[in-house]
Formats: sequence, structure tokens, C-alpha cells
Amino acid sequence: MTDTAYTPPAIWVWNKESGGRFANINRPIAGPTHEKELPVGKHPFQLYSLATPNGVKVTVMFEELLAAGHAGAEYDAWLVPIQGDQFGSGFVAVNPNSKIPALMDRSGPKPFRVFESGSILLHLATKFGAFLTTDPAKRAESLSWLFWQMGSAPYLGGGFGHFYAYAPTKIEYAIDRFAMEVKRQLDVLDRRLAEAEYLAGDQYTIADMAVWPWYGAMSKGLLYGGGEFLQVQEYKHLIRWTDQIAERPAVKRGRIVNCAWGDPANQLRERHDASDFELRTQDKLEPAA
Ligand SMILES: N[C@@H](CCC(=O)N[C@@H](CS)C(=O)NCC(=O)O)C(=O)O
Repeated sequence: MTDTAYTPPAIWVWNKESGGRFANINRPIAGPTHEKELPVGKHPFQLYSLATPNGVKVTVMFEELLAAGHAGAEYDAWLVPIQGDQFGSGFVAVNPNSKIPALMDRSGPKPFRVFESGSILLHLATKFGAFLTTDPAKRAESLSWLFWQMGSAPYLGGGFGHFYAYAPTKIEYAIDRFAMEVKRQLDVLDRRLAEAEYLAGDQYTIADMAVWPWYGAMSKGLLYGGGEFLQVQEYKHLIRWTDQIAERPAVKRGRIVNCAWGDPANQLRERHDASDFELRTQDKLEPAA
């Protein structure tokens, strides 16, 4: 294998020409690259995001809260194209890690930021007393799966997805390593969902909202073109759960918020009002000629 020929130098130097999909947005330093204020809408929550799996977790949570009657969960969802806008000064002030999703909670007298999708889900669940039961054992189970997702998905996206789909060369060692780990993770979920309806047990919680956009999508072969390679159809219980969650009306709404690709009818690039789902999807704003 040619990749074993590389000998790391004593000191790593940033090679801007490293190639690979999305390489142009990677850099070894943090902080803003340019001045850019963020817009602020009228609702208590201001979300700055994009409909990637990490973004969808949060828009699904907001739509679930609203569907459950929590009127205080009204939100403005602003589109952040991650081709550079994540390095604007306003965005970096909300998330110093420069990644979507990022939230400003303006529901009280003093606005504050919340970043990291798991942290946002936990913040909202705690604030509204929803989708995270107070029963200690069930709460612990839900949080365990929530944190499992936060720790596991980088192997799926940054590991398998990167080396299988985005890296400029196919490196057998890297693909093998992450394919094995992702199949193990899919089996972890499949076994859990064979014994329980939802990840935390009999109730749908923030754990399901966190895991579904990643592992649900993977189980349907929708990520990285890797479905056949990983033989995802084997994970029958995971697929049962994935399909069940996909039927939820709030999930159908949440998954299209801040989406800027694919079928125009499934792109609600910004969401400022419940009526936007009917009136402001891309097919309505820019009807085909
Ligand atoms: N652990 C973070 C991960 C967020 C993340 O990786 N976001 C990606 C999109 S899915 C992003 O904004 N990438 C832009 C970049 O890396 O510059 C979370 O769960 O919120």
C-alpha cells in the first residue's frame, strides 16, 4: 500500500493543497476570519444552522416542542452556509468552535449562547421539561445514548465518511478501520432497538433525535454512498426505528429547515413562522419556469 510510505516530518506544516472534498474550509487555527454580524429575529430562540445531521437534530427538537404545545419554543432558524460563514465574527461569538448548530437563547432578560448539538438538545429538554423524563433510570438511559451519539458520530462522519467518500485517495487501511467501527456501531443500535421501542426505552426522547439523523440516514443508505458497502439492510431493528421516527410530523418538518439542496419542495432555507412550511419552501419562492 502506498500510504504506508509516508514518514511524518518532525514538525507538521499546514499543506493547503492537501485536497479532498471540503478541504478548502479546513484550517489549523480557530477564531474569525472576517467581520459579519448575525441577524436576529423576533422569537425567543435564534438558531444559526444548516440541515446536516447535526443541524437537523435541533430543528426536529424545536418542531417537536412546538407540536407538543410548548409555545415558548418559537424560533427563528437562520441559514449558515458552511463554506465560510461559520468563521464570521458574529457566528464565532455564538460558537467559538465554528460549527453549526449554534443557538442564542433570548427567552430571558439576558441572552446567552448554547453550542454543540447535544448541549442544545439537553438545554431545551431541561428548560421545557420535555423529551427527557425525570425518572432517574430512564433519564440516565436517554443521556447515555445522547452522549453515545456525540462520541460515536465522528467515527461515522469524520472517519468512515471522510475516507470512503471525501478523501482524495482511497486508503484501504483507513476505510477498513472505520468501516469496521461503523458496522459495530450499527450493530450496537440494532441490538438495543431489538429490545426497546426507542433508545431510552418506551419513550421517544432527545436521544432518538440525536441518533436518527446520523444512524437512521446511514441505515437507509443515505450517507456517503456507503449503504451497499456496509450492507446496512442487515440492521432490521434499526431500520424499523428509523422508519417509525421518519413518520412523525415534527420530524418531517424539522428535517427540511435550513436545507439548501435537493428537492426544492424539501428546502425551507430559513424558518421564521409555522406558516413557512406551507408558504416559503424553495418551490414556492422560486417556482420552476
Ligand atoms: N459536535 C458538533 C459537531 C458539529 C459539526 O461538525 N458541524 C459541521 C456540520 S455537520 C460544521 O459546521 N462544519 C463546518 C466546519 O467544520 O468548518 C455538534 O454536534 O454540534
